Amino acid sequence: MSGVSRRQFLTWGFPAGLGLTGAALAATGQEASPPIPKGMAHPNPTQYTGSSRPAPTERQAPDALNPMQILTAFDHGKVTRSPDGRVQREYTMTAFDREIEVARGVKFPAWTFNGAVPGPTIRCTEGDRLLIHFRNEGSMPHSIHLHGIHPANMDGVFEIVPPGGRYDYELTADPFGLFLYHCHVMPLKKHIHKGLYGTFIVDPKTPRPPAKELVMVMNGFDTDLDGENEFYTVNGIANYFAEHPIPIQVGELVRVYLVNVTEFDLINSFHLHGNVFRLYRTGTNLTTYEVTDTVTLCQGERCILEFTYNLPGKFMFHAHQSEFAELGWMGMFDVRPRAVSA
Ligand SMILES: [Cu+2]
Repeated sequence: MSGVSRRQFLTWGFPAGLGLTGAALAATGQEASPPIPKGMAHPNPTQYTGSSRPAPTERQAPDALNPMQILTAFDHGKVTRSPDGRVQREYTMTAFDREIEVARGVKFPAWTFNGAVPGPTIRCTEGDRLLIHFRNEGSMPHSIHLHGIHPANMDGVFEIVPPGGRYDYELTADPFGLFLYHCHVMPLKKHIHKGLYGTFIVDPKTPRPPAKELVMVMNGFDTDLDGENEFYTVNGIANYFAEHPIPIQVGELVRVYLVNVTEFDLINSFHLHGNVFRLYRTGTNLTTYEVTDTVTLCQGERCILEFTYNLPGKFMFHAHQSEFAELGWMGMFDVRPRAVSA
């Protein structure tokens, strides 16, 4: 997309313009690597290893999940008992570089957790002991910074993991709510927009009511490296849910875990057509909510939405910034009548 601003791209029409320009849009930019900041050596060398071997810039890995699969791909970890009798969950997170598709025919040289953007949805219950084994097989230093309560050396800010290195994060899931994780290496904006982030759900000990649960991560991709996004998506591919409406049923309770990890733009938003939703900000309170049809989130903010459709049909959801919607942040729910048994 070199030499073409997103404003120009908008005037071509999207997605109609894609068919004409897809091949030309493939991002080719390679950026210079930032050094590890001085004074940020890891304080606990027993958990931390570096390596002088060159890290792979690309590696063989399973195909990335598509945005529909990401909606419901919860990683509950490997479950055992901790020494003090609590539920213990172990996760493996590997950072590596990978070219991903961000719109039809458009590639982006991403930095990924486990090969996908967004990375896996980590799910657990309040009070669980979490062990996250982080391996950096990428070309740059990285870390995992989780939101929520945890010790300082589990915060992923000073414990920067070089290519070939690893770090084990150990924490108690606290409090319950909807959080996120992301790399916290400087320059932060770059390490986030390249793709190193994902959703972190801590369920309350008494579970929320049964529902069709969907994770939606709002993000953007700066494919020509000009400091603004050329595409906006939910779960990584522009317009995916416009082309693949999400099936739901009349009368079904739907719960959306909505996370905003859009860089460059200060806010993003979610607007639901033909309905209203209960809005639980950050999901840390089960009883306090507002009822609305649009929510605006700053970078890093999250909320849980609950709604039920009583009428069948196709209903749109999209960013209420119309520019974002035209650049890919638009989708549909396909509300189907309930199956009637004979
Ligand atoms: Cu990073």
